[in-house]
Amino acid sequence: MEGDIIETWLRKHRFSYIGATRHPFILSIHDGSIDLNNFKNWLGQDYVFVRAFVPFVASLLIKAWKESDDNSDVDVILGGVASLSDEIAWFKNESSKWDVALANIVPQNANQEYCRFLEGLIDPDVGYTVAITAFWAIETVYHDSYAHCLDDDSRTPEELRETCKRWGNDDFGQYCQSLQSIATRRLAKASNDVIAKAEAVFLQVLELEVDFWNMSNGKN
Ligand code: HMH
Repeated sequence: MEGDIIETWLRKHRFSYIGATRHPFILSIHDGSIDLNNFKNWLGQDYVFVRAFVPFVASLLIKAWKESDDNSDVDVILGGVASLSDEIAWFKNESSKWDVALANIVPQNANQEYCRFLEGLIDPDVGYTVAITAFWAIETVYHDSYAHCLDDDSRTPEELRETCKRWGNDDFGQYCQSLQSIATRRLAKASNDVIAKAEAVFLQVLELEVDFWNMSNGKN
């Protein structure tokens, strides 16, 4: 069937997708060789990212409310907002365990770029279909990456398993599937222009995620 645009993209761009979801940082968690300083760097930077992610998701909620033909979209995105509230509390707790001082985090270049990208998507001129595609991609890269670290053959260190479960668990996977269904439904009705924009945004997310993982070694 020609219809499913996202499945088509995942095939067409599978090397980029694998680059974002099987990054050396993730592979080092999976095989247990990770330098815990890299994990701490990631933790601090991701806290900054998640704080910037909140207003983006709030803007997506507004776009869904205004533009969606299906009320349940708002419910799904609202679930995302609720879990971000949880996530911020988790970061505060986790960082104190690892002695990472969240107040002193300096956002590195790749992080600043990612946050600027999110800000660009908040613009009301960016339509719901493009924004929900970005949201799906951002959440799915994390789910796919961290779920890999929970595979039966993984040697993920015990103290990192909870982090992996946060994004790698099945409920989060279901939530990513719901986002994919929404994006797929919207893309099926979208103009070629919107589809092209959404595909470009998908590829940008994959690149930004690679750069983000790259930051974990602290060299930036
Ligand atoms: C960089 N991408 C990044 N951080 C996250 N927390 C997610 C995606 C998923 O929420």
